[in-house]
Amino acid sequence: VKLTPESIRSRLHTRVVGKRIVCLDACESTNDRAWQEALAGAPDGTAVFAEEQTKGRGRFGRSWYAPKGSCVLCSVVLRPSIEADRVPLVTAVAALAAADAVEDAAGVEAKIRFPNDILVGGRKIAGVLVESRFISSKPDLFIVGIGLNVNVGRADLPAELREAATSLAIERGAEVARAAAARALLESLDRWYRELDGVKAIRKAWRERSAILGKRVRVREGGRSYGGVVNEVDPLDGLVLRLDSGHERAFRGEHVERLEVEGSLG
Ligand code: BT5
Repeated sequence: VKLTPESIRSRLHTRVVGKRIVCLDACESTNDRAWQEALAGAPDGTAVFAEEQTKGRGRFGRSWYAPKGSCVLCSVVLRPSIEADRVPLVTAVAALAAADAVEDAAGVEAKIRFPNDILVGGRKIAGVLVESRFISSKPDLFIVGIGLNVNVGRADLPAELREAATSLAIERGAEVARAAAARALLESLDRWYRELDGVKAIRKAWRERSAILGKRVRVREGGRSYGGVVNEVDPLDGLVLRLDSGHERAFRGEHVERLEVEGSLG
């Protein structure tokens, strides 16, 4: 069954997110479609869903894979009033929301691999892509894109993702209604959106949800690779690594191209 605004909106309890819902059969990327809606004046919280993307994208020009009709592909227009130095918090709240939604929908523990991957059992189940617009050095518009694997079977996954990815259905052992998963996502994003003006709650949840705190990781930034142990993860300050040389180095989420946890699937 296709996602429709009616099926998502029935029993949806949110204040802002999902007050307007657009469901498409196909588009290049729901983020692009949400930009169009936003630039045409769509209100705060407008959510765009698609059955299929022909150019679904991740960060750094990477692509997002989603077989038609089996995932939640969603982009939400957010218009918070925040200062430029708080921009990374938007990715943090989106990742926290996606992790909460995974737990609600599949009843399994979800972790966050800094800065934007949601993992279950070390495998990626969802990814977050936040884009923003600034007007005279103040951010005024965000598009929060979330791709969540719902009814994707292990055999449906392309070879390169078979070990690295998972889905709600794989984890639960049964199909999951996409409208319910979409609703869980909008509700958790609505809750976390309200936390954006502070940092305490986000900071606490960000550490608790971390898949990498205290672990040995390898980080790619600016084409270079760094190995070390994660001393701190912070939604504003980023990741602090104790490098093998003994020095500490901080990495900002938006600059981290890839992060691998050593000795784990992720
Ligand atoms: C992300 O990028 O994880 C952000 C993905 C955001 C996708 C949503 S879908 C709705 C909205 N519209 C869009 O066009 N995008 C957003 P990144 O951290 O760059 O990770 C991308 C990498 O994840 C790829 O290079 C693959 O290795 C892997 N990957 C691709 N598809 C996957 C999937 N379905 N499940 C798990 N891993 C996947």
